[in-house]
Amino acid sequence: MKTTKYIIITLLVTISQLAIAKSVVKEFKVEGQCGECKERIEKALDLPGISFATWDVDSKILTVRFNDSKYTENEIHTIISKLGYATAKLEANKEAENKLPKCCRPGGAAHCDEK
Ligand SMILES: [Cu+2]
Repeated sequence: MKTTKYIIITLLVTISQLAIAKSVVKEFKVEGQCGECKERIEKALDLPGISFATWDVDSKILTVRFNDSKYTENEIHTIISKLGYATAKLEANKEAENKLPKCCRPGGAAHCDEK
């Protein structure tokens, strides 16, 4: 019984190490505008299999670390597009984009104080 337990634990440790080894980091542009966009983008990527996601307002660069056995890079782009933001690879989903506050749409930075 003890041996079985030991084998199971060893297996679990090996599996989790494999999962860590498969985590990749990607950086790409996301056409957000403001701090509200930042929250929206980062919240949408708060998913199991995504261990880190941060979007920089000034450079508009999203840095994301994910498990590539759970997601492909294209799937990450799709998640962002469905939020209403264009990425380096994908157009924004227009329906979602139109639902964003004015300030958060392309060229919207000038409207950021209006809402
Ligand atoms: Cu915004």
